[in-house]
Amino acid sequence: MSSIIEELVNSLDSKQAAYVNLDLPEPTNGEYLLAVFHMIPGGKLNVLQAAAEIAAESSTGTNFKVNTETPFSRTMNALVYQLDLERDLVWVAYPWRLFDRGGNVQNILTYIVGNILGMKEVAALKLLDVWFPPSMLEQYDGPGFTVDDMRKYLDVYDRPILGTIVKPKMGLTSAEYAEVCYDFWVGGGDFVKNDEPQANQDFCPYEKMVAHVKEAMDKAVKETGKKKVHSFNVSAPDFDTMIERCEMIVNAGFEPGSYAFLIDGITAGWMAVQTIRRRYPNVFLHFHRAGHGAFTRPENPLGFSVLVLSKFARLAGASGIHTGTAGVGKMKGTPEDDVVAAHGIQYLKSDGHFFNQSWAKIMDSDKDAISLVHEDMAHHVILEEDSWRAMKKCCPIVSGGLNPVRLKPFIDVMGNVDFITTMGSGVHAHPGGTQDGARALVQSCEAYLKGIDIHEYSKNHKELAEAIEHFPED
Ligand code: CAP
Ligand code: MG
Ligand code: MG
Ligand code: MG
Repeated sequence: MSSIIEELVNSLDSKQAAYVNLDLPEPTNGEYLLAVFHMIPGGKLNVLQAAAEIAAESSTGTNFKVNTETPFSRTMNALVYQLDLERDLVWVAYPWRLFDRGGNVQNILTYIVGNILGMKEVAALKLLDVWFPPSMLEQYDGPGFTVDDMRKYLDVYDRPILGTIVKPKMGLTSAEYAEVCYDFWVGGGDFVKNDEPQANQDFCPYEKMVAHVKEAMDKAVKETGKKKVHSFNVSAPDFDTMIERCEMIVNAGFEPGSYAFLIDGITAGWMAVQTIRRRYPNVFLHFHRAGHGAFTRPENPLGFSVLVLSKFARLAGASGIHTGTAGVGKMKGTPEDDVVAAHGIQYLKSDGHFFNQSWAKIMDSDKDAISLVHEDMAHHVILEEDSWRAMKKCCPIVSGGLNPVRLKPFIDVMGNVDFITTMGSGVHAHPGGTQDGARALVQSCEAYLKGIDIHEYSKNHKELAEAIEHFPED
């Protein structure tokens, strides 16, 4: 241990010392949720004292040692187990038995990005990455209906699912709203979503919006011969109303697979996300993250990263979450943040900023468990679907200022096409209107798949040429 570290350890009072173990033998032994914070002390405490106070307040402790502690309560103490003094980083191990049993994301976040974000002892505290042990993955739902199920329904493979958000964001009547859906679908688009504030506004009553969308979808499916999907915002003032909205959609005659439920996960909350996941396991759960910027923007010293938000969305069971346009669109975000977040939720194994997260529910090293299951699968095939093996994938949903001209630049940064893109202005601002906007998007995707530059391809695709003309190529 370096002399600086030794000095820091010796500066701890007895309470703080109970929340530090820089020699923790095996943090990834399965007993802990691991977290890494960017932390700068904000008061008179040094970095290790402040880190210990954070570990205390975000697990079992408070600002003084209390007489009511027990030997068992002390085993639930979170532990500072690693420091990086150059980069102001602190690693904390949380005994996962601290958390509500049966899988509760809201409860975890109340600990690790709860009170501690408000503590005087820190000037900066940002949760940059988390690591879940297989023992925790077992307890959490993870995604039910995935983008692979949506692809099967749409018969769309090996390209992004092409979507839009109806614009103007608000103010259309239900009939006008449905007309825009129809136009996008007959223009060749796959997927339409409500915008994040869509609810039961008097000029667009929820039930009427649902009914009109159904008509528009039936018409578009008939005319195009292609399946279509609509993502309905079911966020609501209370859970009963949320479920009522879901039931309106379920009972409106939509084919299973043709609708998704959108939740404003930050403002409606994690309970809403997990309720929908558990009530409707066979419906695509679309996590919109309006408000996340308060926690994730890089210039904000307090909060959590886009990667952390995305990982918790997968754990909670979101089928897809907005992960940002990696600086290509209108929102703040960098390739490092947005693409790492996207990859972090798509794959079975993903490298985060600090942790390599396997989403397998069985440790690879557990060879006998794995071989037993393979044996079983050989003879009994009782495990048709593979969720026993790992938490299913969560799909990056990419919007924020994208347009047909920016599709390829985004794909180049993303490195794959396994995502849903939803372009609002990028479609509805097209000089030829929504149908042409959809056509331009389809043509831009065709050009990408054929490896043809869009300028070349636009020579005999008018709508794409107009999009190139209209949307700046910054
Ligand atoms: C996009 C959008 C999305 C945000 C979400 C909007 O519209 O509908 O909600 O982009 O951002 O309301 O702005 P445009 P993110 O396509 O017209 O920009 O995906 O980063 O969470
Ligand atoms: Mg308290
Ligand atoms: Mg029309
Ligand atoms: Mg929106």
